[in-house]
Amino acid sequence: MNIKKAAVIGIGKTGLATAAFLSKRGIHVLVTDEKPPAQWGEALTFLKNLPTEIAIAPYGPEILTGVDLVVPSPGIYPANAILREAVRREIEVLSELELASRFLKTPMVAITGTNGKTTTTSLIGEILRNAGKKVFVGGNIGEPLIGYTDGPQDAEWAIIEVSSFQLQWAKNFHPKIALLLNVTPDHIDYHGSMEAYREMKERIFACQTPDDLAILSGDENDSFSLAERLPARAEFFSSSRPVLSGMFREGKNLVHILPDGNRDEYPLEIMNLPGKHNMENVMAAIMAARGCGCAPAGIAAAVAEFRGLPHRIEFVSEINGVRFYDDSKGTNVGAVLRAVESFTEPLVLLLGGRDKEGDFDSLIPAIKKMVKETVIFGEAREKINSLIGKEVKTTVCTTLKDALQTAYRMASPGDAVLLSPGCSSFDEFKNYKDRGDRFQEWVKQL
Ligand code: UMA
Repeated sequence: MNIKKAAVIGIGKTGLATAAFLSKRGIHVLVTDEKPPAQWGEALTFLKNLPTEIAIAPYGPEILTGVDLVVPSPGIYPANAILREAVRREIEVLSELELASRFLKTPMVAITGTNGKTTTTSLIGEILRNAGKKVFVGGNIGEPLIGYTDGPQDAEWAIIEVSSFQLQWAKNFHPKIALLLNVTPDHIDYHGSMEAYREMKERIFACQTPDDLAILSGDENDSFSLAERLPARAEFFSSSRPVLSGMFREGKNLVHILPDGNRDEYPLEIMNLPGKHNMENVMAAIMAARGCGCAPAGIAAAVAEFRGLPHRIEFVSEINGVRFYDDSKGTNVGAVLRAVESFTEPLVLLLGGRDKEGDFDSLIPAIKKMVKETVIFGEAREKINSLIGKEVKTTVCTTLKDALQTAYRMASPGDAVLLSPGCSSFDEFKNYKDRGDRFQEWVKQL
């Protein structure tokens, strides 16, 4: 890579790991952030300790003078003035994921999709570890890939959760096994349209070859036409119908039809996670693990051990016969739908936060069927209420804490109170984890 001077935008996890990577390769690095340096805290110390001097630049297109490469953090919108100007001047803009993958020597499994990415990524990691394989599990789930690329690269497989933001500036990104779990509306404010969002997600397959494996949902019609256009061999998973190549449910088993026509079978009862969306995640993970060379018996044992992740329809507590669930990670409408459909008991649903242009009206049929009370809160409360309030009964509160207390008053023994907000958390909280932690704390105080 013939880069002399690079601009890194954003000093979160991605920006710092990228600055370190570039600095170690002797590249002159400029760093900027919309926050003034006085608020950078420990990031300043981190940057100061890097092998080359890092320049802190003003947050604007003037950072681009003499720069050959721009690496924006995933959270920076493509419409950002610096990025627009970089594109206009034909300066190369690459995501950290793209840059890292150009230096990656370890074969990669990459997982994207609107929902289920983190669960599936973690489960693939667990299955491979259980099979005695050394793995790096990272990407959108936590540790940026570039940090791994910067080290000894001693894993057998890199299992990488990939967001649409990271694919936005990807060009040659090439996973050996790529998974697209599902695509429902999300991050439309960022990408500009549903079509643009879908296009980013599909980029995960773009540089694969016939030696690679593409894993897609057999429950989404778009998958089949997409698979026809892909260079890689495609397998499908479906929770609703048999597929010719891939996995589906047959009675009390999950069946995997392999490329040679043979079949593996896994008893459904090994799954500890609720809902058909989790069945899809488990099937996708099993197919990827088989692609990595794991044997069915070990896969089944690892799936049976896996208990799921925090803030994803996580059971919190039972108080006076009312069970409380934290699905703070449910930050889009598709996730709310999946969560609601996982329950059989009457639900009190907590919906709200900061809107991401979610199509809340698409929830109306499921709310009518499954939900007895809908409590709406946060910055998006009026908007959500205007979209669903004429069709279903709603109660509007200001904050999540008020909404929780209201939900508790409304609930009867045998009901479940579910926080599945369908919005981001940034109006009231640092992130979805903070929102989930506070929710759990407040439930325990009820
Ligand atoms: N910033 C700007 N200008 C902007 C926006 C942000 O300067 O217009 C600055 C902020 O002031 C901050 C920094 O950029 O200092 C933050 O960058 P970032 O938001 O990209 O966050 P990182 O810490 O780099 O974390 C990112 C991912 N965050 C996002 O995509 C928003 C993390 O995913 C990921 O774990 C991490 O890289 C490591 O790969 C989080 C996420 O919410 C969990 N992801 C979205 C999701 O899952 O839906 C995509």
